[in-house]
Amino acid sequence: MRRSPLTIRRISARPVVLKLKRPVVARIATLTDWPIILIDLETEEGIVGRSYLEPYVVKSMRYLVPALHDLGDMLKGRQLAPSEIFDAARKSLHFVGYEGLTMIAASGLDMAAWDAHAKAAGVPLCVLLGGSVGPVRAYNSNGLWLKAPEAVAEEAIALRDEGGFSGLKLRLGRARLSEDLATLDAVRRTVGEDMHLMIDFNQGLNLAEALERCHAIDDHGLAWIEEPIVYDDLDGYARLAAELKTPLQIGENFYGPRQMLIALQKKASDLVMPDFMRIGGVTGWMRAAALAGAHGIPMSTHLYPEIAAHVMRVTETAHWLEWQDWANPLLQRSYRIADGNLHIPDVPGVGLDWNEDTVAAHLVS
Ligand code: SMN
Ligand code: MG
Repeated sequence: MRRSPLTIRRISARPVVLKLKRPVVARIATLTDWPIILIDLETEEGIVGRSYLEPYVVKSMRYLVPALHDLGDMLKGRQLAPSEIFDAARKSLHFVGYEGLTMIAASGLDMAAWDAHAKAAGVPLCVLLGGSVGPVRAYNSNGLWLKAPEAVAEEAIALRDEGGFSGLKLRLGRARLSEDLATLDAVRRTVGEDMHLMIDFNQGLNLAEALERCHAIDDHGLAWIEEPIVYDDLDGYARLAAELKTPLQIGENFYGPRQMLIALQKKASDLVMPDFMRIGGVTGWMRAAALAGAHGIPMSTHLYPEIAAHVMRVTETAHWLEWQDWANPLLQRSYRIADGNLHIPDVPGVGLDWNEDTVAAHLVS
C-alpha cells in the first residue's frame, strides 16, 4: 500500500486578535477581543496544512503558541499521519495531563495535519473521510447576547438574513427571569413560530436557578437549552435532562471523546455539541461521532465552521452546524452561506487560506 508522501518540516503558529463586531456578553464574561492562532504545518514536499484555534482568552496565546512550536520541533521529520501525530502530541504531554492546553495544542495540530493530508490526496477533507461535497444545515450564532429585548429582537432579523437561516442561537441568563422571558417573547414575535431557537445560558446559573429558569421556558418550543450550569456538574445535568421536556445540550467543554462517553453514560444530555479544540480536532471528532452514533444522540458542532462542515458530512447523527463568522476577516475566501446551509468549497483540503494583509494588521507578539 502507498504511504502518505508527506514529511513534517515545521509548524508556524501566529497569534492574532480581532475586534468582535458583536461583543460576547454572557453571564460569566464579556469579550470584546477575539484571539485566533493561525497554524501553518509545513511539509518537506511543499504542501502546507492550515488550521486555527480560538482559545477565548487573549493571554492564553502566550502559552499555546510556544506549545505548538514545541510540538513542531518534536515532530520534525515524521511522516504526516494525522491520527498518529495527534496521539504522539498528546502522549508527549501525558504527565502534564490530557486536558486543557495539551488538548487544545494537539487539536490545532491535528486539524492542520488533516488539511495537509487531504491536500496531498487532492480531495476536499469530507471526501477523504468517505463523504461528499454538499450543503450542511447551519444556525446563526453570531450574536443575540445579553442586551435589551428589543435590541435582541432587531438583531435576530439581521442574523436570519445573513444567510436565510432557519435557526438562531439566543443567549439567556439576565439578572431577572422576567427579562429573559421578555427577550424570548420579543424574539419569537419577530422571527415567527417556524424559526428554530437554541438557548444558551453559558453556564451562568446554579442548579436551583437552572431548575427554575429551564422550567419557565420549557413550553416555548425551543430547539434546545444549552449549558445552564457549570460544564462539569454532570449529576446536575442528569437531573435537568430527566426533568425537562426541551432537549438539553452540552459538549463544548468535553476534553476528548471519553468525557463525552461519561456524559452519555450518566444521561447528562439529550444532545451533544463538541468543540474542535477540545474534542481533539478531526481525529477526536471522528472518535466521538462514533460514540454519538452508537448512542443515537444528535451531534452538533461548536465554532470552527469550516472544519465542522467537512466532518458533519460523515457524522452519523449530524444535527446542526454552528455558524460563526468571527475568523472570516482572516480568510482569503469565506465559506458561502445560502438557504441556511454552509457550502463546502470544492477544493483540496479544508479550504483555508489566510488573508495576509489582515493577518499582518492584527498580529500580536
Ligand atoms: C460561545 C461561543 C463563543 C464565545 C463564547 C461562548 C457559546 C456558543 O458557548 O455555544 O456559541
Ligand atoms: Mg455554548
